This record gives sequence, C-alpha cells and structure tokens, in this order.
Amino acid sequence: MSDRKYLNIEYKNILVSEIENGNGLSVGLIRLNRPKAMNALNVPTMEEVVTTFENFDNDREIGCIVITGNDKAFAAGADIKEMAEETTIGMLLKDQFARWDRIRKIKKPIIAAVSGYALGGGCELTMTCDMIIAAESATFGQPEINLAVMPGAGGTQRLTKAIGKARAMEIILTGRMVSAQEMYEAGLLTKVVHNEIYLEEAIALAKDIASKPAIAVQLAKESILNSMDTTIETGLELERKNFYMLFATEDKFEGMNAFIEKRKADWKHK
Ligand code: DAK
Repeated sequence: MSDRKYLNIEYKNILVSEIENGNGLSVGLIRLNRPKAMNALNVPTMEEVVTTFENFDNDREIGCIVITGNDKAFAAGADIKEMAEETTIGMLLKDQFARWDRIRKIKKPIIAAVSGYALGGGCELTMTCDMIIAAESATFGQPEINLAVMPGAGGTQRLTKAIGKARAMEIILTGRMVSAQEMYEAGLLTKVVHNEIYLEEAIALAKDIASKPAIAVQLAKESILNSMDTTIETGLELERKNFYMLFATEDKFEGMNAFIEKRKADWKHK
C-alpha cells in the first residue's frame, strides 16, 4: 500500500485531489492556485507541483495525472517579481532548473488542461507534460524576449521539437501570443475543445489511460519520450526491450487470454 498522506496535506499554492475511476486506477489532479498572480510559478509553487508529481508517481492507486489552472490562467509564467532582482550568480547557486529536471523522471502520463494564459514558464510547464488539452480561448506564448531574457525551462527545445524551427523561431523571437487553434494546427496540442469542457475532457482522457494496464502505459510513455532525444536505432532498441519486458507481466497474459475468451480483462497492474 502506498503512503497516501500527501492527499490530505494543505498546500499553499496548489490544490491536490484524487478522482476515482470505477474499475480503473484513479486520476491525480493538481490545480495551480495563485489566482491573484495569474498562477505565476514562483519557487514554492514549483516545489509543490514537482513533489506532488512524484507523490502521484509513487502512488500505486494513481494511473494518470492532470495539471490545470483556472479559467483565466493556466500560468502566466515564472514569477517575474521573484526574479526581478536576481543575478546570474544567484540563479546559478539556486539551480532551480534541477526542480524542472525532476519532471522528466515522472513515469506516469501527465496531461495539462489549459484555459486562459499559458505563457513563458507556464507554456514550458505544459510542454513538460505528455499531452495538452486546451480550451479554444487559451493563449500560449513565450514572451520572455519582452523582459530581455529568453525561455530557460525547455522552451527553445520542446517548442522547436513540437512545431519546427521556423515557427518556434518566430514565436520566441517576437514573444507574441498564440491562439490554441494555431498551436493545435502547429502540432503542440492534443486537442482543442469548447471553453466549458477543457478540464472535463482532460479528466476523461486521463481516466481512459488510467484504466489501461499501468506498466504497459509507463513503458510506452518512456519509449515515446526517448524517441525525441535519440537516433532511430537507439530508440528502436529501447522500444524492443520494453516490448519484451511486457511479456513478463501478469497483465500481458490476462489481456491476451481475455481477448481469446471474449471477456473484459481484469488488470492487476503487475
Ligand atoms: N509573474 C508575477 N506576477 C504576474 C505574472 C508573472 N509572470 N503575470 C501576471 N502577474 C500578476 C500581475 O503583476 C498582477 O498583479 P498585481 O498588479 O495585481 O499585484 C496580476 O498578476 C494580474 O495581472 P495583470 O493585471 O497584468 O492582468 P491582465 O489580465 O491585464 O494581463 C497577462 C494578463 C498574463 C497578459 C499579463 O499579466 C502578463 O503579460 N503577464 C506576464 C507574462 C510574461 O511575461 N510571462 C513570462 C515571464 S518570464 C526558470 C524557469 C522558468 C522561467 C525562468 C526561470 N528557472 C527554473 C530558473 C520562465 C520565465 C518566465 O516565464
């Protein structure tokens, strides 16, 4: 049994909950909760977010994770007020990027449910997630250039890989706001939906994924992410190892036998 105390702690900058899912594993939900600051991602907020991702990842009852903000803002960026007096040495000594790197180690899928602004670090946080569901009025962008800085939490890399050099270059160098529809057409988003249902849609997707055999889900996620960072040969090698590994799970036998016996599979997630 996993330690589930983290679900009952009071957080300062986020709300954390579990959404039950019938026969499937639950969905872990994080809501960014600094409405007066447009959910700006200050250090304490990021620490709470990343620690909760890790807690969900270690919790056997959770199959998929959703992170959202409020209708006005997913997050309008890193907290400019916190960074205004910061220097290079201060930034280097604090090494806050280490916290962002921890997100890359999360094995369970993470879905960003975005309404309103997803700017700067907010946009980068959506891109560290595995899928993005956006309300049609959501606005994305990397406006750091207007502060005489540049994206530092993966924006120049993940945006470019997702939508290509020509479009990423224009968006980052102008800092302009980009509509959800444009980002969808460019390939950054999984889906754009009516404003009222963005969270509902993200949770429905998360529940669907959480009802699949968990080890297969996690190894498929690992293989897909690996494809972004490596050659086709190395990528195929990991895919094959993960594929073989799944033949050692109980769920593989259950899944195939359930198909042959024309019944619903009863996943054990092992
Ligand atoms: N930081 C701090 N406060 C913010 C904020 C932000 N990013 N965005 C909004 N707020 C605050 C405003 O200051 C205002 O506070 P009060 O004046 O009421 O005290 C309140 O939220 C409401 O904002 P507005 O009055 O401006 O609301 P509007 O509807 O008029 O405009 C807006 C909404 C989102 C268009 C506007 O607030 C805006 O342009 N915000 C800034 C967007 C931006 O430039 N974002 C990029 C920030 S730089 C790092 C990791 C990542 C990063 C850096 C380091 N490390 C790990 C080290 C990333 C950097 C960035 O994201």
